[in-house]
Amino acid sequence: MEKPSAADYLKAQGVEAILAEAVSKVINERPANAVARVAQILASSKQSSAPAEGKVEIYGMIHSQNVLAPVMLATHLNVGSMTFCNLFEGGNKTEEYLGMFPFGKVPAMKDGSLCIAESMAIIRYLAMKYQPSFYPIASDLEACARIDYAMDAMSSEVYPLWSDVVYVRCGFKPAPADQAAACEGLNKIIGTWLSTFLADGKFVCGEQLTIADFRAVPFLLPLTHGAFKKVGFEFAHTDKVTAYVNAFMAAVPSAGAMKSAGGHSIMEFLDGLPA
Ligand SMILES: N[C@@H](CCC(=O)N[C@@H](CS)C(=O)NCC(=O)O)C(=O)O
Repeated sequence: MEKPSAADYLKAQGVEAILAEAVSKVINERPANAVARVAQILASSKQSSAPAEGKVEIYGMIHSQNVLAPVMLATHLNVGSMTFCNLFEGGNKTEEYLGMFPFGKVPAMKDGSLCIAESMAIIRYLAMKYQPSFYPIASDLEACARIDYAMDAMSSEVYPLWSDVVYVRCGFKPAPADQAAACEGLNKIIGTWLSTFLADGKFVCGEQLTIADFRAVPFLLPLTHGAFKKVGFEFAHTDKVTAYVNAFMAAVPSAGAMKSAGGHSIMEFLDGLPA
């Protein structure tokens, strides 16, 4: 069966044809060795005190915000790495993939015989198994409550407005009826998230890095990119978010994959969007 092109995939999602073609061009023009380069970058950023041999497979594409948290975490803990699953070529809809992950989405994780999907289920599992301080279920329920609160608020409060700005600009989603209201609403809700979870700490749980930071940073960093001016979005929290991202990147070397991954990182993807 012939594989659908990225442009066809995007058009089927309701994206305007001209934008779908442009985004498809950005994706297709990446250097042929880009996937190997992503693997190389991730491999070189593993933290040194490895608790286990790399064996967990995270299926995904590195520019996806949902995929980034589990990939960065598995890499940081040196317990696994990303297995490339090309959504634009239907890699998530093959019989083999659906046999392991029936919802047909990325990220998804295989650890031995355990196959699960959903980014937050994956990072909770990885932390509980390999780095309990990142989700201390056995020792600090209040910290876990705060971590879950921060992650759920990012998904249910921030994400709908975030996707109305970010995904629209990337060509993954048609524009909402009122784009200006979405832009204003996004700045407001990010302000609430930051004042609730980062008012007086470096990370969501103060000095302690947790899975909440792995989840939040990939959604916040792209907002500092100038590409969203095209849909009328001027980010009002650049300084605060930049300080948070920098602290996270200093603690987690694998987070470099958000900025540089052989042309596939989220920031490089935004650089390549048509003006
Ligand atoms: N709630 C899921 C969302 C997963 C999701 O929407 N993944 C997208 C990519 S970011 C996907 O696989 N889309 C392909 C499709 O829907 O066919 C999570 O947090 O993992």
